[in-house]
Amino acid sequence: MTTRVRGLPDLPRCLVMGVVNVTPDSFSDGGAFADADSAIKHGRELLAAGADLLDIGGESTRPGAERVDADEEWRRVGPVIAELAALGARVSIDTMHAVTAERALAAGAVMVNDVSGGRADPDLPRLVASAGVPYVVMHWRGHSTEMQSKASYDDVVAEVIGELRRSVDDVCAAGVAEDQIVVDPGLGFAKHGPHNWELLARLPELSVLGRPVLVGASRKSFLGALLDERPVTGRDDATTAITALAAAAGAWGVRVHDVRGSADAVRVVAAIRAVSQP
Ligand code: PMM
Repeated sequence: MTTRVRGLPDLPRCLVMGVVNVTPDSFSDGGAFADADSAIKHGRELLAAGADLLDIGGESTRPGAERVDADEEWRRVGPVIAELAALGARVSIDTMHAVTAERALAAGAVMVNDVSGGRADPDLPRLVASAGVPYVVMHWRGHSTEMQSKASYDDVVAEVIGELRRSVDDVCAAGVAEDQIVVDPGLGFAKHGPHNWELLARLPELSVLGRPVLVGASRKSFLGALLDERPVTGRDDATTAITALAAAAGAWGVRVHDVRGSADAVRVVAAIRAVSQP
């Protein structure tokens, strides 16, 4: 799969994006890092554990979550972004609000992660176009309150590819350049368990989009279901297994909560690659 993204290092391995959710209600770590100091401390730990990027968000996107307005979102993430960027971290802002992305870029963020792929706020692709920064365009069918009712597919992989292609075309029509774009199948977003497994099994098919692929499986419910409803904090080994398989399948990056295992896994895959495809 393609690896080059404007403004980001072109590493000979899959990148690891560590998640910093500054929210009281994210499903995976809700509340654990809701204040700025503990979120900053957590970000520093993820960097020490080998994160290449930190994805900082202030709005939970778990199924059923209520929206957060841009001012509250910024109150949560602003100090965390400023501090971690000042420490030298490559910061991605996880937001669907153009105004939050604009404030985040001004505070030192270098990348925008938009789970709506440009569909929630039409000003966001325009902002990304003028800023010229990397842009994650995720597959999305609607906000958290309604998305699981839209999890219906005949061929999930073909439909996700088709809908992602339309999102990429739309953000490009808004001025975003192709080399800014990373695509993401949006595991767990308007998807039931079998949809997620099929997307992972057929990940290389996403390369027809001609853009690098980011995979966000970390601690998601389909892993809990696989592991006899194991709670979120017991899903990190399964997440690491997915990192290894996704990296071997050519993923450009993985978005994970527990960085250590994934940082090791992507290096294992790269070492094997280096001798099998010198
Ligand atoms: N998943 C979540 C939030 N943001 N962004 C991208 N690009 N891909 C994802 O799969 C994704 C995301 C939900 O997980 P969280 O609440 O644990 O952060």
